[in-house]
Amino acid sequence: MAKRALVTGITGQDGSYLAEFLLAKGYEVFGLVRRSSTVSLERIEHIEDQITILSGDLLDLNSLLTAFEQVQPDEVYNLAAQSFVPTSWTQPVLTGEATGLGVMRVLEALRHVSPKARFYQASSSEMFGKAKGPQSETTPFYPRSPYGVAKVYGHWITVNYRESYGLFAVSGILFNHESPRRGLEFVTRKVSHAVARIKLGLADELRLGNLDARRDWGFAGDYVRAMWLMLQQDEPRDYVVGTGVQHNVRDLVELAFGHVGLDWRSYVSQDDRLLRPADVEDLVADPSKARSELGWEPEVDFEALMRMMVEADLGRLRAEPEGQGSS
Ligand code: NAP
Ligand code: G4F
Repeated sequence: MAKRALVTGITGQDGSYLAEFLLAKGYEVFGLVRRSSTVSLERIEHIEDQITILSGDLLDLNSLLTAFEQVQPDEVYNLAAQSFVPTSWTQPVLTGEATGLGVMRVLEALRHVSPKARFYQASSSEMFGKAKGPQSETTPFYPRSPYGVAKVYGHWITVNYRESYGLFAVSGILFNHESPRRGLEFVTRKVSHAVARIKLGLADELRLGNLDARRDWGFAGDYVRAMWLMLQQDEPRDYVVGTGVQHNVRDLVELAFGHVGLDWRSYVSQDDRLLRPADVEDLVADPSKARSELGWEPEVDFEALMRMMVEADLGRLRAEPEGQGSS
């Protein structure tokens, strides 16, 4: 019989890649989607007819209990969250409720309805915050945003439920991963989209915040494979997932503009309004445990990732009717 996977956050970047991956593995895929006045299934519309969509929200335990009763999942991937770091300062309560306590609500539903199901929690390198890199599973957390603090709660409640109730619950501490499906507010996509618009004559400037921040950027399609691998192990363990290679925002901008033959200095300016109250300056993974125990390796490097994203945005904008490329 096909395994049944319940994915929260299926409409997000990672949810869409994970759903494709699980369908290719022969899973029956169920996705939890929250109610909204406009339907936002854009990232999964190409596979919508192969997925069962359930209505539910991480803020509402009842809806989670109902979803678990309906699905009786073998595997649960908790990807839903308020995931944009700057919003966590403007909406700290919501972020705490969804990104922090939401994890506990999913674990409660799992514990009561499907205690044998395997559980994956989408933890984040943002939890390391100020801790010096390379960061590994043993690096202490020092979060720098309400989002990072909420993720630390999600991480430890996952560990705690594993130890308290014997659940197969794991936390994947993933470093930044991107794709052409990344939200426009994140820096990689903001840059790839702006580069494409400038190249096509639809814009002539790009304002950014902290150009010195260093990140370990990988491709989302590679990272969903690591999530699945974590749930196929004999023992539930937590893993750091990243490429081990670091670049700063300036490198990213130079590469993206360079790909279309433009000099970034003519278009990019720094806007202090985009600086964060406290930023994370230095993230780079030590992914040796994921490599040795999961056999996981990224297949797309930073240069190929940014080329892919710029090309995708150029393709999308060229396909739009004239004048529509200015969003
Ligand atoms: P994303 O594109 O922002 O997707 C977030 C998903 O969560 C969306 O489907 C969203 O639904 C859903 N969601 C938000 N609040 C919800 C709620 N209250 N109830 C139910 N669903 C809710 O994020 P992503 O990049 O795919 O990331 C997936 C997960 O990995 C997140 O937990 C994120 O924090 C974590 N993470 C991401 C990265 C990264 O670099 N991408 C790195 C480490 C960890 P709507 O479509 O309705 O908004
Ligand atoms: O792309 P970002 O917004 O990603 P950030 O804050 O690292 O968070 C992402 O990765 C986390 C994993 O570490 C996830 F948990 C989280 O959900 C999310 O997916 O910003 C990256 C860096 C920051 O240092 C930021 O200050 O880019 C810098 N930056 C500079 N100018 C900018 C901009 N970021 C954004 N979003 N927009 C700018 O204009």
